Amino acid sequence: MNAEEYVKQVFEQVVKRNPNEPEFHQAVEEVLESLIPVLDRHNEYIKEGIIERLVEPERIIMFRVPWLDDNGNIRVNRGFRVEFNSAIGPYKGGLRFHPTVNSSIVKFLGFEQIFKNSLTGLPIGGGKGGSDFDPKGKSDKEIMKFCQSFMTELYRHVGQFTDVPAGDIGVSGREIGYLFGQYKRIKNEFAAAVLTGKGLAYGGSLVRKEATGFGLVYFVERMLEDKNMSLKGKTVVVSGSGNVAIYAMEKAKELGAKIVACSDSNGYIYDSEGIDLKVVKQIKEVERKRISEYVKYRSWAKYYEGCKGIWTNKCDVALPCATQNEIDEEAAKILVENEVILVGEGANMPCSSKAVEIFIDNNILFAPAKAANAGGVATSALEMAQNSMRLSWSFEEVDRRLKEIMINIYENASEAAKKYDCEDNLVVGANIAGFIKVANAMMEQGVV
Ligand code: NDP
Ligand code: 2IT
Repeated sequence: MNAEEYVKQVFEQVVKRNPNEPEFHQAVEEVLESLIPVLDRHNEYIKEGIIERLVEPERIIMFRVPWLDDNGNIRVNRGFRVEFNSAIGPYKGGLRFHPTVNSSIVKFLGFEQIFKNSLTGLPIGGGKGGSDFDPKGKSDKEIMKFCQSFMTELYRHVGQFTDVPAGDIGVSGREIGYLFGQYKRIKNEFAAAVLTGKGLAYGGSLVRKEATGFGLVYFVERMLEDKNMSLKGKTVVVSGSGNVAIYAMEKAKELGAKIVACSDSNGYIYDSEGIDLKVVKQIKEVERKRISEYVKYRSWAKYYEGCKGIWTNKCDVALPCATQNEIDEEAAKILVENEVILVGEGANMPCSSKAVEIFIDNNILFAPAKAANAGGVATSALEMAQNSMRLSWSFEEVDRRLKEIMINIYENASEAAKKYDCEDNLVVGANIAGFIKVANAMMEQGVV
């Protein structure tokens, strides 16, 4: 069968089998389209059913998470873990706690994770999980009780050789600490490599906190370098003000960029003098408050209600680091009109399919999430390696490895794009390079 027809059939089956899951469909469609030239040249992937197997998670776990709030009320949330593909290593991927979490979201994230993790060159399969629990406005005690209840079910599915969760939206060091404590208590084992993003006192790795943002900027700088440019003197807009956004801003600033705007889910701030990161960290990491507080510290800065407007600010480099589909067709057109040079995806799938098409058609340098934000999970794999050795590397050592990994991802994705006649299209290049390793491993392991 011809590859294009085959891909169309597989995609139709995915839509039929997973109704009402638009984000999952979007992620699958993009990857399958990119793979047509590979399937054209390598019919064996079609014959062995690699694509049909890839789009079907190996296992989906869904569970009840009951907990008691501070007023003694019973609350019930839903927990998920999608164990998508273990061809090249244990399932690996974050946990997201956000009211929008549902099976479409965890499946899209788990699917993307397969290719991203493969691109890192490290032995990690793809998985993702989370809950529709909303951490906003909850006390520390409530967060702890929720995490303990979540792990009371999850513990039986995870392990250093099975499935290794980490953080994502709404899950950072605090939550990982509570999850790890409960796992350790239930199992009566100090099995450090069961979770990553741990605190430095109990098996965490230096640079893991910074890794996604730093990695994104290493990737972007390498892309610019190929075009004889750099971040020095560039104006940058970053959406979000969470883990990825903060450390992307920190590294971009260090490389000489000026960050003028960032956001949270309520609105965005614009600071013509350049964002003061100490202030953002104080508001977001320490006080866990709204980004609107920023103007109290910097009187000349402006706060605007609603987060979408952030893309109307003229910039050379746009780094969406908040959530999926935050840059739609309209925002993409404005960015292009305002002569953006590069768009780098820090978040997972932050640009809609239409937005990506607009960037590619207009020759905007485009760094796709799977490649550009892989530094977080890559450093998680370095954390697992350190845990296995019972040793820890210095900040400089981990940072050096992270940078090397990001440069390798860039080279491999560019090379794959060239090989399949899509020069400069890193969307296609990253999907192909990530796919080939997983597909070959699946071929060698038989029909499982
Ligand atoms: P955080 O929870 O630390 O920060 C998320 C930020 O995005 C916050 O500023 C939040 O605003 C904002 N945000 C979240 N959801 C929405 C929404 N629906 N609409 C508008 N703004 C929103 O998460 P991370 O920084 O860890 O994650 C950000 C993105 O990066 C996600 O797409 C995640 O999947 C991806 N990612 C994360 C990695 C990691 O290592 N942490 C690795 C690779 C990708 P508010 O404060 O109001 O909630
Ligand atoms: O989307 C991602 O790559 C993450 N949230 C990080 C996953 C991890 O296992 O470190």
